[in-house]
Amino acid sequence: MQDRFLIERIEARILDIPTIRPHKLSFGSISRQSPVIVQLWLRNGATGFGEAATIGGPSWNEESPESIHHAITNHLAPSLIGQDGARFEACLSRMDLACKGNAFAKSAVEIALMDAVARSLQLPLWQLLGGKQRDSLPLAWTLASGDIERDLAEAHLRLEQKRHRIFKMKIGARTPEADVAHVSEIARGLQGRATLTVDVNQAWDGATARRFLPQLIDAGVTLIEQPVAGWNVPALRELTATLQGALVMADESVCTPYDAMRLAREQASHVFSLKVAKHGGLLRTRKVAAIAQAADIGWYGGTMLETSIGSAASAHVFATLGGQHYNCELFGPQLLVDDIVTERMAIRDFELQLPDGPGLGVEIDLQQLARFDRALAGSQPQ
Ligand code: MUC
Ligand code: MG
Repeated sequence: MQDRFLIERIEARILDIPTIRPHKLSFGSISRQSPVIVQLWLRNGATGFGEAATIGGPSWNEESPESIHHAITNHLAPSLIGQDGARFEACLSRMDLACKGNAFAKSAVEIALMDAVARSLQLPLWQLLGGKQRDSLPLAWTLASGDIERDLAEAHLRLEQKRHRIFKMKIGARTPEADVAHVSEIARGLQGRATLTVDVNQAWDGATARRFLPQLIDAGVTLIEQPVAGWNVPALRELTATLQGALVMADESVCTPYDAMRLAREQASHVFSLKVAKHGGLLRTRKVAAIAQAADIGWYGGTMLETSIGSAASAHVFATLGGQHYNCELFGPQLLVDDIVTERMAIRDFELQLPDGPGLGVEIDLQQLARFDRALAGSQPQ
């Protein structure tokens, strides 16, 4: 056993960070994010940080900040204390034995572990994940204020600032007719200056999707994310086979490698939205990406609206991936009123720049961590 990387201590805390504006999705509106931040100490003195964020408590899937915090504190951390932290896959297996599922919680611990080991070795995290294949990724922004004027003003500002020219619209909360009208007006307002995508977040049934998606494509949408329920793979497959002029992307339908295999076997999407949290960590994200590549399915770098800690972790693994990619949306930090790192990853010429320092390449600001810590502020779950 390499004593050098022995895991000594793991702690988790829930933060509450307001968003710069309400963010409206098919299942509700959020005005704050509550990421769980993990800190992990190795015997050699190195520490690493990890994160798992959910959207709207347990509204996006089963895990919530409170359940993630509980799983880490009571089950995952005890299973790893005293173990060799450099044996990443063995650590993942131990976590699987201690706790079924709970992919978000496991991902936060795995990120902190890999960050700590990478910092001990003075290597950027991407080096432990196979080496980077790119230095930057085109970065999308989500228009989800619910108000057309505000969405258009946001989009124009971001185009002028050369920060974003890919815009995702969150639909599915209103009638499909109202969504088509909203998307068409945004498309007219941007006059071909941007790439437009939509995320329905599972809100439609197959018949609604068959009827209204062609209208969104006519309006200029080129990528359609999770139009139907996560379980509704038959409808996803049919849409993938029949829709002309846009690609179908799976998000909630593709979490585990077994989900990925099923979608690949059935050719039930053109693109997978990869998210480190739902896949259960960085190494498991690479496994899902490998299945996509082998099945001629592209990938997109998804987000759960993490701070710069989780966003940097995602950027590191996305930068290592080959295959056909359709941009990323690691804009979480920009949606939050403030961050917990001393300096954010740079955005230049519409692309997110991958940091090159040791570990995650972003440095935690301990004062900011304390400022947003729920336990210190005494605020309540959403
Ligand atoms: C999702 O389902 O993709 C990501 C970006 C955003 O605006 O919401 C999320 C969740
Ligand atoms: Mg989505």
